[in-house]
Formats: sequence, structure tokens, C-alpha cells
Amino acid sequence: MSARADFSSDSPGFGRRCRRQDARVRRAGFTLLELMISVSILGVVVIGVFESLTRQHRTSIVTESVVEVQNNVRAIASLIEREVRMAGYMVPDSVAVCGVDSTTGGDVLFVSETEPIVPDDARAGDMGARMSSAAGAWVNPTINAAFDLDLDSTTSDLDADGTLFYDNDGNGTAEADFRIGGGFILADKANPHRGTICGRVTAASTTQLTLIPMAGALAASVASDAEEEILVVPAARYALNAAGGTGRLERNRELLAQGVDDFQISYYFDVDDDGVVDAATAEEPGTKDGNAYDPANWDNEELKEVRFSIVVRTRAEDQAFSEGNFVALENRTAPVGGSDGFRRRVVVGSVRPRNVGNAGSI
Ligand SMILES: [Ca+2]
Ligand SMILES: [Ca+2]
Ligand SMILES: [Ca+2]
Ligand SMILES: [Ca+2]
Repeated sequence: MSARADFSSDSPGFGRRCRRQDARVRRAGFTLLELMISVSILGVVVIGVFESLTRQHRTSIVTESVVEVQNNVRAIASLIEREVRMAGYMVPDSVAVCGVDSTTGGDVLFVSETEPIVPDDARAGDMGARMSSAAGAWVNPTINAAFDLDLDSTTSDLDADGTLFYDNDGNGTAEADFRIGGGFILADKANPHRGTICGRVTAASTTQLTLIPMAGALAASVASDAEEEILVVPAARYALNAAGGTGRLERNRELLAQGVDDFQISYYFDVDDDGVVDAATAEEPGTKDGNAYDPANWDNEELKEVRFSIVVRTRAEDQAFSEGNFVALENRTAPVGGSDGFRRRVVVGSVRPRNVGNAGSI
């Protein structure tokens, strides 16, 4: 009874032997070939996952930088839009806007400033510092050469409320309504058809401004003209500063945005007063098909619309991006060269200055 039990398959001894054999089989694991195949498959999977992650990461970087650029440029555009819409506020139409047009670089835009003006003054529509009567008849200055303009001190506090706006020397007291480093626009208020001059301010007091004209001139008076009344107002100066190749868009020398490739301005006039902005060459200076804009040739009372275009590029270039080409808008010619790997975004704003002429009639 006991001997039979020793050789029975369900005896405890037989069970132990079988389990030992099973364990040996399990410990043997994969063959070398199996191992190599597994490793290769794993390798392929890992490379695939890695590539997909890299691609996703790159896409998210591109998306992020494009979104960043779009947000920035939108914010800047709305700032410029607001200021252009207010151009000519409380000052004569003739000094509402002005600009320097370029076909090889960024344009410069001047817009009459509203900050130094308190709105409820009786001189509404007429504000602006007058050239001193002792200065004689107007003589056009040389472009890009500094000149002194003597002022009638009773008008250099633009809104005549007894307070001035800019503390240019930083001593805690404001001494002028003109900002050093800011812009100016000058015209003959009595004869706006003579054109406009604009540029930047390098010194300012209530009795004298030192100005560097950047564009424009006043045409000679004609017999039918009224007695000239030369008037100058402070202006916000929007310009690209290409120093260091970073493409800084500045307002009165203060940074608005970096990575700006181009800033172009075009103007729409209705010279013949037919209610329509006619052919590009006749009434659309600064546009692609229009003549270059020279403020000397235009009467701002006929101005209907100002269009600005901003081209911004992403902060970092993307070597894999082959269509990173310069975007040429308005009358700007693109520089020579192929893709630089930068993605670009364009924002165009068209604004009708509501305080100029009979705005809104077209
Ligand atoms: Ca231009
Ligand atoms: Ca004032
Ligand atoms: Ca001061
Ligand atoms: Ca017209």
C-alpha cells in the first residue's frame, strides 16, 4: 500500500520533480534570437514615440510663438488705430497727421497728440503753438537739419489752462507741451493747402522749439491766401528703429514691439471733393500703385483715411520652415534674399480720423 503510493503520480515526490522541471523551463526565458527581435521592435517603437513627441513639441513651440506674435501685433494695432482716429482732436485739420514715406525701409507716422490737451477749453479746434510774429515770414527749413522756431509764448500752453504736460529735464516740473524725442507737425493754419511739415523735437520751452524736419514743406503763398498763421503741435511719432537689426517699433522713442519687419503707411484723400477717393496716383499716396507720399503736396482738410500695415515675425527662426520670406506691403520693395526661417504675421488697419475734414462722408 505504501510502495504503490510512492510511485503514484499524485504522490508529493512526483509533484515536486515536475515543478522543478517547469521552473527550469521558465528560467531558460527567451532565446538570443527572440531577445534580439524584441529589442529591435522596442527600438522601432521608442524611435517612433520620440519622433512623434519631438514633432509635437516643435508644433507647440511654433504655435506658441505665432500666437505670441499675433497677440502683440493686435495690441499695437489697436493702440495706433485709436490714436489715428483721434488725429486732429482740438487742433486744426492741417496738423492732424503727417509722415515720412519710404520704399526701402519703414515709414514714419506722425499723429497729433491729445495728451497735453484738456478737452473742455474754448480754443477747441484751434489749439497749437504759434510762430512768434517777430519771426517774420515763413522760410522752409532744410530737411534733416535742426532749426529753431520762436514761439508766441501765450499759445505754447496748448489749452491755455496754466499747466504744461512734459517734464523733459526730469526736475519734477513740466516746462513744455512738446516732448523731446517726440514729434511735431507744422502748417499754415490760415492756408492748409500749403502742405505740412513734420519731424522730431530736440529742445522745447514755452518760447522756442528746436526741431529737425524729416519731411514736407509749405508751398509759397498765393495772392488769394489769407495772412499766414504758422502753427505747430506735438505729435506722436511712430517709427521703426532698425538699430541692432531687431526691428523695434517705437512711439516717441519708447518701445512698442520687437521683431517688426516693416511699418507702412498710406493715405487716402478726396482732393476734387467728389466724395470718392479716386485713382491711386491722384489721391492715394503711399499705396502700392500710388505716388510716394510727400506731406508738402497735401491738404489734410481733404484727408479721408489712413492705412497702416505692420509686419511682425516670430522671435526665433524655424530652420525647417522654407517660406519665411519678407512680406512687402504698400510701396515697400522687398530686400533681396530667400527664406530666413521666420514666420510672419501681418496686421493692416484702416482708420478714418473722426476729427478731420468731413470724415465719414465717403
Ligand atoms: Ca512707404
Ligand atoms: Ca495745458
Ligand atoms: Ca522740468
Ligand atoms: Ca476724389
